[in-house]
Amino acid sequence: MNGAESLVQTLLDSGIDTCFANPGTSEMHFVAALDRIPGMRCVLGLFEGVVTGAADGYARMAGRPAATLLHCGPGLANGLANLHNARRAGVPIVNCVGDQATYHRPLDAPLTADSEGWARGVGWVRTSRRAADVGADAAVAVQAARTGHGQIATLLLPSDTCWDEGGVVAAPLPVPAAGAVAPASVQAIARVLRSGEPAILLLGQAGLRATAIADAHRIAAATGARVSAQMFNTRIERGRGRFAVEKVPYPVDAAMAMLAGVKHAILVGATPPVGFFAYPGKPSTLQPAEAQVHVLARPEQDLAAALADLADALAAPAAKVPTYREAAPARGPVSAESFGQSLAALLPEGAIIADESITFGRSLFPATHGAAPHDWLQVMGGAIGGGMPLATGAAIGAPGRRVVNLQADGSAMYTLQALWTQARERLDVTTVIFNNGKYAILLHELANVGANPGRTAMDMLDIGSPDLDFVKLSNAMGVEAARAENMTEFNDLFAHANRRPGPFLIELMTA
Ligand SMILES: Cc1ncc(C[n+]2csc(CCOP(=O)(O)OP(=O)(O)O)c2C)c(N)n1
Repeated sequence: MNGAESLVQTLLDSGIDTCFANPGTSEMHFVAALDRIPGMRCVLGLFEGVVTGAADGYARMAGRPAATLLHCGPGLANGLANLHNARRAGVPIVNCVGDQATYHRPLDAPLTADSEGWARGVGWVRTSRRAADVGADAAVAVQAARTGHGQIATLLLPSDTCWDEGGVVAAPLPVPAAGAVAPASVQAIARVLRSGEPAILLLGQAGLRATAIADAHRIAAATGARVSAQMFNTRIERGRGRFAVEKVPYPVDAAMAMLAGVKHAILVGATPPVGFFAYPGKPSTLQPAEAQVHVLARPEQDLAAALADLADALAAPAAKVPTYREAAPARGPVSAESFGQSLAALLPEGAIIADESITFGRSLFPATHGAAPHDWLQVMGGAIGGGMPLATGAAIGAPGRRVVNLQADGSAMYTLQALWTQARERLDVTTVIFNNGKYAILLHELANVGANPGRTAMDMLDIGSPDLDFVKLSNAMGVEAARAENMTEFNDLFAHANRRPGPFLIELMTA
């Protein structure tokens, strides 16, 4: 057995059976090993940002890591922005990155780079030294990826460690369970809430699964505290039959208005609320200066248990799930409001929303509290180009569920190749492109930072010259597509897309 074979078998034994890949010469032995060792689903992405973003989406839905296969430092570097997003999402990923052979590296051939340095910025790193170590290194990498709420683990594999004989398969290593929150911490938060002072529970990570949200609402009903998700979230279970949570809004003024008057911000897997950016003359922290920030549970702790324990400590009775008014799809011109209405009415049961809708999508989350039960996934690290890969990986991580990718046009152009993977793998993804022909959010940001734009600045925010034709772009990658200019057209296309198997793209003209 060579090192590459020991790698594939160790990954399989450790529960990794999906690999998003974009290989090169140094990964050829890994690729060849896939034919000799059955069981690994290998999914080709035509750019490394698709590979890493898909691994993020997969992990969010499957609840376990995928592997990625990336080519040398530069292949890893191409995938870094979405690894950054995945790190923020707190998901596990095991990157297998081929590299120069150990004896070739000192010769400084063209693809030689600081691969370890690039990987270190997103998490755990190790370089295998010889074939006999590869299996053991892979088992440790999987353990590292699955420790805490999940992290990015990168294993660098000089090509001779893969082709040399002497590979040894390693047994899976234990993964520590999520830590429990100490009873004293629960009691301390219960005392804060019993004071009756204005409080808000800020939920993140696993605190946004339906049962955890329900317990947060028990606490809210018993104490008068409010409940909200943080600004960006890995996965929120929501929709009809479940409790709704609002989210801290992106615009600083709106976020500060939402948190105005709060005396206690209680973090449950959330990070303290800060502005996405600093703006001249505005504070960086979003809660009032006099508010106290408390931590009930850190993201890697058992958040559902912490909320249940807190609700019990407060003797909070079960809260009643609200009923939502069923909406009919909207007709007439396209607007964020009409789109939200149609989405709420037509979203298929069990759908997974991959949200990179940026400006057009601001109101879509509140508009869909009462849609059929679904999961809502956001791009977590602010690096655009996450949405389409996220949708692709989510479809593989949760087969049988429809993925709806709400996608702004400028961000789509970063990783549009994801469509080709969706067509090749026949994934059930409906992509809705919001074509406004602009970097609209940056127009707002120009005003926010007080910059004085001239012609050149405005040109940098215009992507409508020449116009992008997403129907043609989509067709060229094997995904059927159609354009909608009004809500009736959208409604028909959306219902059609969600009924048929495989991917479909709707280009919605929003400006
Ligand atoms: C990797 C990365 N590059 C650049 C940016 C800066 N950026 C933020 S939003 C944006 C434009 C988004 O445009 P679009 O996706 O069309 O959404 P819209 O603003 O029109 O709603 C850019 C370039 C970023 N956030 N991340």
